Amino acid sequence: MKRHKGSHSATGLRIGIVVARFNPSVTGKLLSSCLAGLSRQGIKDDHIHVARVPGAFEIPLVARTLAMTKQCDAVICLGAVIRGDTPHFDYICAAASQGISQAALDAGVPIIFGVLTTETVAQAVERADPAKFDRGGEAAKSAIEMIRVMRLVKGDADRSANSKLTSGAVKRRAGKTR
Ligand code: INI
Repeated sequence: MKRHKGSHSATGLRIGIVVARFNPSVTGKLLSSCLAGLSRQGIKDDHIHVARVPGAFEIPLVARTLAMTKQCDAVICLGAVIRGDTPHFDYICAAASQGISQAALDAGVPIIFGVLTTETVAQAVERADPAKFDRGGEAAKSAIEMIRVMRLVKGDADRSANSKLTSGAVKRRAGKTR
């Protein structure tokens, strides 16, 4: 059985971060703990590109655009959507989550969903707190792990395509193909 497990070591990787300004006390914490996590893994500041957007609803377009440049090995999305008394919450959560997952599929680049969706401000604060749930630091780790997994999986796919080409060429030389 072949297992693909990404590691968390990261020197030389380039990371894009898209962070929403809405609920700034929470998203500011997510950003600082994400940056601290990336730095702990050896990623240099000048390999990190931070783009700020008004709210979580705007994250997918910028994440997709950044990922499409192929200048980032992964993109991390950070935001905080907190339920008020309106259905606005559901629309923003759906647009952000579906848009982010579609962006990753379109670009073929890992895009990490570090958007908190909570009932209350207190829940969002504790999820962003590096001493509690540390979702910003977690997003940094997930990005690095996904870059590694994708490289391993793509490396295997390339090797298997090459070995098919090689065996085809060998058969042709041996006169075994039509
Ligand atoms: N954006 C958020 O990121 N979090 C929220 O909790 C939120 N609420 O509650 O409204 C929110 N709204 C703004 C939205 O993301 C867009 O920026 C806005 O609708 C303009 O398109």
